[in-house]
Amino acid sequence: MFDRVDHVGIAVRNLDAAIGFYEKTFGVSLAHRERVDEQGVEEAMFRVGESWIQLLQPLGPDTPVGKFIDKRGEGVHHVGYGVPDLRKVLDHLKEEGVPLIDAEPRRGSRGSQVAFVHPKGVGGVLVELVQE
Ligand code: MC0
Repeated sequence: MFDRVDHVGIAVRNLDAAIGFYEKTFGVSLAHRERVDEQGVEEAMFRVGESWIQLLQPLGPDTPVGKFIDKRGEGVHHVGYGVPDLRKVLDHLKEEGVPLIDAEPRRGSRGSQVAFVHPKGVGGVLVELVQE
C-alpha cells in the first residue's frame, strides 16, 4: 500500500536559519522551496536518497504547524508515505475505521495530491499520504 517514505516533516520556527543549519551541518542542498497557503506553511525540501526532509515554518500561530510548535516546540511533525493510488488507500482506511483528517485528496506541494490521517488513530503520529 505504501511504496516509500516520501518525506519527514519537521516543524521549525525560522526557515532560513534551519536551511542554513541543514546545509552547513549535514551537507544537503536545498532542492525546493514553496509557500503553501492552504496548509499555512512555507516549506523547504532536501533530497535524501529517494525521500525528502521537509522543513516547515508556520505562516502564523493559528495554523497546524503554529499550534504544534506552541504546544510541543520544534521537532518531527509528521511522516509522509508515498502511495500509488491515494483514493484506494483512503477507501481502505475508511473501511478499517481509521480516523481521517481528509476524506478526499487535496493539493499538496510540488503538484502532489495529499491526505492526512489523524494522529489519534496512528499512535500519536500524524501521517500524510502523498501521490505524486
Ligand atoms: C496535533 N496533535 C498532534 C499533531 N498535531 N499529534 C501528533 N503530531 C502532530 N503533528 C495532537 C495534539 O497534541 C492534541 O493532542 C490533538 O492532536 C489536537 O491538537 P490541537 O492542537 O488541538 O489541534 P487541532 O485538533 O486543531 O489539529 C490537529 C490536526 C491538524 C492534526 C487535526 O494539525 C491538522 O489538520 N493537520 C493536518 C494538516 C497539517 O498538519 N498541515 C501542515 C503541514 P491531545 O492529546 O492534546 O488531544 S503541510 C504539509 O505537510 C504540506 C505542505 C505537504 O507536505 O504537502
